Amino acid sequence: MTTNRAFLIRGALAGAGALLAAFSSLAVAELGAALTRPGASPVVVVGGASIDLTPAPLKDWAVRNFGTNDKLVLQAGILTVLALCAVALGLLALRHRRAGALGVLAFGVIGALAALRRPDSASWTDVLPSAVGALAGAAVLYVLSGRLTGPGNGVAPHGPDDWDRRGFLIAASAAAAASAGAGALGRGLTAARTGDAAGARAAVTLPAPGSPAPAITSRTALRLPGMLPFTTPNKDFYRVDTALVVPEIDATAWRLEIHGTGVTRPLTLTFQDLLEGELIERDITLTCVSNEVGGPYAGTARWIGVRLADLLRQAGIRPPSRGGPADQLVARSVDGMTLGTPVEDVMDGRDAMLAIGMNGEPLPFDHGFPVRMVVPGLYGYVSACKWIEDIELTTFDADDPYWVKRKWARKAPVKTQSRIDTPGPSHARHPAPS
Ligand SMILES: Nc1nc2c(c(=O)[nH]1)N[C@H]1C(S)=C(S)[C@@H](COP(=O)(O)O)O[C@H]1N2
Ligand SMILES: [Mo]
Repeated sequence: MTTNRAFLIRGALAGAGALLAAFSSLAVAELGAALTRPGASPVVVVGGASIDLTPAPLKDWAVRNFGTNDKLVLQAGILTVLALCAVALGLLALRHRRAGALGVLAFGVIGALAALRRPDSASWTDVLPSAVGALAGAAVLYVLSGRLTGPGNGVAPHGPDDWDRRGFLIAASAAAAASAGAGALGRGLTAARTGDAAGARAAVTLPAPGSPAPAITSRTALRLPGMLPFTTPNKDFYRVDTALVVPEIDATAWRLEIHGTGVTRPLTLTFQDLLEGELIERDITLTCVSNEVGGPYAGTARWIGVRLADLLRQAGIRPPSRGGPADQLVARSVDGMTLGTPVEDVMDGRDAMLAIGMNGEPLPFDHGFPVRMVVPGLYGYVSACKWIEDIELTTFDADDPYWVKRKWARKAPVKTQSRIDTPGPSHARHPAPS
């Protein structure tokens, strides 16, 4: 074999071995995440960090152009960058075996740091998926590059032809099989948990609301070819959020804390409390501030929930117009998102609610199960907190929520807009009428 050709083959094998090492890292991390917390998987935490660090205009652009696929595109991007880095590390490992393995560990450190910095990071165990994944990947790269760099110990190969074909093949097959097993086991465990959450959601029965929504008249329900229905079915309802993994909350363990300045009687509510509360049912349109003319990010659903103003009064707050100290309500979700709503808007008599039902069923996971906020007349990012777990009554001066930190307006009442469904705009992207 010519020397050049032998170098090429070794280079290609080093790249392939490093890709295998990357796969091992992710697969083992997947198992680690299944055993600790699915949201702590390195792709999820690094993805979450990238979403938070992405400048708002770029994020807005991504939502517009990729829609609900924005997260898939992001994950594909992360995996591509990872693959390129892996190949580079593989080539490095041919010359400096230890440096290659250390490089893999460095990625583990990035993942672990990202995991710790997530707002929903529960404990130090969140670093484990990245850590065990990186160790597995580093070991695979170290062993495989050892087979390529000379007999046995990896020091000073006698020549480019002098590598251990059989050893490489055996080690690579063993690593691939073990990693695939670990990954499949991780996926399986996570899927079993998801099944549990879905089962718990299916077991929820919504009581009939004491104050039902008025019937939809035949004029409102007018249907013409090409026209979208007045009520958007749940499966077609737009989704906009920063969650790479949709939170799946056990409703029986769910709690909502209502506290803060001006709350004289802090409240802790359970899901059962809400089911037994005074339920109202209302048709409310939700829309995203990023919705373009004719765009898909608007929908009307029939929501069932408890009036937020009633709960706040129970907690003893006074509206700012009557001298109360808190003018901002900051809602926080289990995944660490924060949204700020003017207290005045919640208390002014409109049907602001903590919703538990959407179009006759418990909230879908994508739309905030078990409980979300809905405030008529405000854009989603200042009102519609999904997977809510905390409400703090504070002031606009004291606290900037997530989007405001990223230079979006503190207050965002919906601007009146109309949509002409038929004839539609040439670039219509809303779901096809069903
Ligand atoms: N927890 C959480 N709630 C959230 C968001 C989010 O990213 N995380 N996005 C908000 C935005 S910007 C909008 S427009 C609405 C969208 O609600 P939907 O996905 O149910 O349509 O949810 C709001 N609530
Ligand atoms: Mo939004």
